[in-house]
Amino acid sequence: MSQPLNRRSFLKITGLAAAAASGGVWSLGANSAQANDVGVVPDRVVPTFCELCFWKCGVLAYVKDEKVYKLEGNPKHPLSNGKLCPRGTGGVGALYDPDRLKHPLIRTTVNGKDEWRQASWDEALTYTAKRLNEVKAKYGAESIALFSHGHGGAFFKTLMKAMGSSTIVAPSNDQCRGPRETGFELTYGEVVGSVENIDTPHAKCIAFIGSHVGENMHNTAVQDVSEANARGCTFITVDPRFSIIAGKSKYWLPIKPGTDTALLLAWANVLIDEKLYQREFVEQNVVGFDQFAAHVKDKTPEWAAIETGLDPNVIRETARELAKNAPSAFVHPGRHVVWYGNDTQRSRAIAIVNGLLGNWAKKGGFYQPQTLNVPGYPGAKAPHADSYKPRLTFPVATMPCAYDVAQASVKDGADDARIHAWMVYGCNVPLTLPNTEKTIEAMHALDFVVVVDTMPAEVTGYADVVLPENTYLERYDDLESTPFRVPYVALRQPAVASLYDTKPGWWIAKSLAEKLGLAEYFPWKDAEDYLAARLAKANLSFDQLKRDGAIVGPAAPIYTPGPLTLKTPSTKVEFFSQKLADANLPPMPEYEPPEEPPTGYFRLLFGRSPVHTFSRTTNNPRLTEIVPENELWMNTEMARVLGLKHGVKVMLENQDSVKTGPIVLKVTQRIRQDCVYMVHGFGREDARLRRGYRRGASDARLITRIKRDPVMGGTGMNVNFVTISRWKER
Ligand SMILES: Nc1nc2c(c(=O)[nH]1)N[C@H]1C(S)=C(S)[C@@H](COP(=O)(O)OP(=O)(O)OC[C@H]3O[C@@H](n4cnc5c(=O)[nH]c(N)nc54)[C@H](O)[C@@H]3O)O[C@H]1N2
Ligand SMILES: Nc1nc2c(c(=O)[nH]1)N[C@H]1C(S)=C(S)[C@@H](COP(=O)(O)OP(=O)(O)OC[C@H]3O[C@@H](n4cnc5c(=O)[nH]c(N)nc54)[C@H](O)[C@@H]3O)O[C@H]1N2
Ligand code: SF4
Ligand SMILES: [Mo]
Repeated sequence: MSQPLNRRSFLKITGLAAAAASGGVWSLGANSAQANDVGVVPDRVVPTFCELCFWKCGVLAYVKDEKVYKLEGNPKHPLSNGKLCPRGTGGVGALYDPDRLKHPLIRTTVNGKDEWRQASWDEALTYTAKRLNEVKAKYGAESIALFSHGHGGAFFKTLMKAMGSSTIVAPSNDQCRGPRETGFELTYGEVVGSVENIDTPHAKCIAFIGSHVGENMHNTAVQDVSEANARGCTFITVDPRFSIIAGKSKYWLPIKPGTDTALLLAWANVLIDEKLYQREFVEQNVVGFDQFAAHVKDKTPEWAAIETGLDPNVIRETARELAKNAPSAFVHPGRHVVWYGNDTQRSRAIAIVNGLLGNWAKKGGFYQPQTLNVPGYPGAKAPHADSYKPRLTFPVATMPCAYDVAQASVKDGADDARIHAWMVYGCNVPLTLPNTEKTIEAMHALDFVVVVDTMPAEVTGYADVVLPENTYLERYDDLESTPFRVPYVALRQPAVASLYDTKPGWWIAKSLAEKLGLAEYFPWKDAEDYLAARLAKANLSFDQLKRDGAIVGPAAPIYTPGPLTLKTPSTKVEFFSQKLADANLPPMPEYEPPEEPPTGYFRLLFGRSPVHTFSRTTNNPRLTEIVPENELWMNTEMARVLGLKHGVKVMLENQDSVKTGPIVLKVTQRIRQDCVYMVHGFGREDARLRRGYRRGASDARLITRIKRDPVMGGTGMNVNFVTISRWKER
């Protein structure tokens, strides 16, 4: 077999350039970049759903002369209610980005130098199938991994399982919400899910632990919070930074980073000590209450005050505020929770405080989501479930970790567990996994990498084959029926024909399956045939779905009065988890103090911009027009001490001497003194991304340390420390 080509030679660029500043937004649907359509009469308006993030809002695409000129929220889609978030309106920018991938590419070596060669689809797919079959024959199917994020990944998961591999990973697990789902599953037997099953519009009090809604712009979630706000809901925001939602809150608790579990245990202490918890709910539904009450007996607000830096009276008052409004009150479960390593336990603490508020399956608490079930394609062969051997390295994990799969791809790993090939669908792994340099090392060590993407994202620079998918506005995709307050099914359909030589994911997966001799898993003719057959089985009209974009099913009750029967081993809410005890893990959440930043260092924190989604939008012509780069937040007093002025360019250097910058400094009172903050997704390193290239800085580069979650393997990333100095042009 041929030697793996040197992927490092393709792109290796450091150093960055800069300008301008970003601001917070608390509005939906407004986008100056598309305000010029006054008087334009569309030829057609096509309903579909968005892929600018993973929320999947219903979109109406306005088309004139075969060009999409405007996107609006679909009023018939339950997730958008006629509105889009600012990123969603930028879908036109994703479609017409001149930097898009336009043709299949194959890596070749000319005179010892790596180059891309434009290839036909037939050649690219034949070559990919040959290389995958070689790896499978030599090392087994399980040595081929799929990294997948986004709706189109479903077809590639089927393809992987059909090949016989269960090595399927997602950054939405161990780099995102895995610990939350594990924590809630251990406590309630159910995950929170995406869309989160929180009944925000009916809540009277909500506590946000970091969740920076309004910057974190999940459309329905923001609409719900706006509605709750209008109804007079009390917000409590716990964040080292004065976030947008902190600005809407009655209480802002500027907590010392990494100490939230202490606060949560103290809230539990107050609720129990002052008998403010929902007694009937707890008596009917909870196991382990007495053990837990004993566990938090000494976790007083005064104890927590020392850990968190918060006023004990405020801790007491906020606990009472939650209790006063219970059960229509909740502690928000968060979403991106891989912070400090003890994240499943913090999520358990959140779940348990919610248990004390008695809000599971209750109005204004956590609702019981509804799903509209649509059967699969009739007669399609089910992939090899019997060969399914997920690599579960952590005691309570339900899926393998992307980080472990990347590590198992490095040459010196244990050989029988070694990963030899990657298929990457919609994941920009070098920016998504912690420690960019390690991820690059893993990609170099692989025998074969195939990437399906829409953009020349960094990950494509390390691929052997790049397969250009068309954007969501040019393709059909699988049906969408996320569990939600109402059951629904939604359709993604093309608004315009494919641009360039790009193809939809379903076609790529099906064609690759045919080349691999696995056609029986994709027995349908095309996407329309596939969708029509599935919908017919569910007695739903394809024509109606094409016209309306979404069909909402009959509503079922989403609250459950009286005693609950849950899917936990005890069928109850588990304050004490026997499953954790059996795995030699703390059965009740314990507080672990975070490591202090060394003298002269700040803790590096990161989050979202309202107009960007990770790296997927940081080259988008419309969205970079609004926010072209990220900035570094630093407390005013610390900037004074360091002699750094607002607006100057600075360099960051972490505890492992990794440097990045320049990034523009934002000097503000809105952040604690012990941390700095930036938005993730900037500092692009591939020169083919002409707008994003060297704009702002990459947090991923600085995350060279992680703290693993001992329960499910999440990669806690808020454990890196940086020094900040004036940027010197070289
Ligand atoms: N340092 C750091 N790391 C993080 C985070 C962080 O805040 N900081 N956040 C974490 C979280 S919460 C998450 S969920 C993950 C997200 O991780 P990813 O999903 O990997 O994030 P993106 O940067 O959006 O990468 C998406 C890739 O998909 C491509 N893409 C966009 N649309 C399509 C499409 O229609 N088809 C195909 N085939 N490709 C498409 C984009 O061009 C891009 O290359 O990252 C995690 N990692
Ligand atoms: N516009 C936009 N919206 C998005 C996304 C996007 O890319 N763009 N991505 C979506 C995805 S996949 C996800 S997972 C979510 C992520 O969004 P969230 O779940 O809200 O992510 P977090 O990491 O919790 O939020 C970062 C906030 O936590 C604070 N923080 C940091 N450390 C601590 C701490 O120790 N304690 C406390 N209490 N707070 C802390 C930071 O100051 C910051 O305000 O956003 C979603 N929404
Ligand atoms: S939240 Fe915004 S970016 Fe995400 S799917 Fe909805 S409109 Fe698109
Ligand atoms: Mo995420």
